[in-house]
Amino acid sequence: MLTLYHCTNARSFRALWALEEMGLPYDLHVLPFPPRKRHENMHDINPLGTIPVLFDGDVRLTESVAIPHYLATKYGPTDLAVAPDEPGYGAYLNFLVMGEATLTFPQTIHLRYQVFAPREERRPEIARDYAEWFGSRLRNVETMMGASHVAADRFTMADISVGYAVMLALSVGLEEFVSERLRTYFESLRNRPAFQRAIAAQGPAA
Ligand SMILES: N[C@@H](CCC(=O)N[C@@H](CS)C(=O)NCC(=O)O)C(=O)O
Repeated sequence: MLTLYHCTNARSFRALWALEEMGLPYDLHVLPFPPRKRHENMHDINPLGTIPVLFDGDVRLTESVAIPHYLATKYGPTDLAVAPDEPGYGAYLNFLVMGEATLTFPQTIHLRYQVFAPREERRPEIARDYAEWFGSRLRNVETMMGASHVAADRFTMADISVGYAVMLALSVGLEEFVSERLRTYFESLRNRPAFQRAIAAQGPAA
């Protein structure tokens, strides 16, 4: 059985969306944020104290872009992953990692200093710096994407990775950095039935 620990609209949404795209049965635990402080025994579930956490029997995954690829390659075959012998393989892997390591990383430092830190520890100038850094990275990522999807000319798990970074930008005050083209791209992702099922599965916004 697959079990996912998730917080509403957090990075673990990538894993939830991937489960829905794959049509796999799963148990979902929606935790209060931040789980490290608000969910008892969180460090037993994941020593890092973070979500997502996916258990597949004894196997534990804690990275939001590893989980979609794991599901596609373990429970495929599916076009949601790109195989090593396909021309788009390199771009697929690159965008899969880029969504988290290049885009969501500066977004979360921005959020930390703008929103999550106790009021007296917030640093608006650092928050702004990371927001602009995110913006310039997003502009450059956009120049590398394919016309309709990030890689392989079809929807893949790499779109879940990058699409989530766009979704986060649009919901946490970073929308000024999202171009019209990326808004249209995200709209096409948001209209996917699996995206809508994932939104419904996580319940009302926290
Ligand atoms: N690189 C990891 C980062 C995981 C992570 O930092 N998750 C955040 C949620 S968006 C979290 O659990 N934050 C709570 C905390 O650090 O206390 C991933 O992509 O899953």
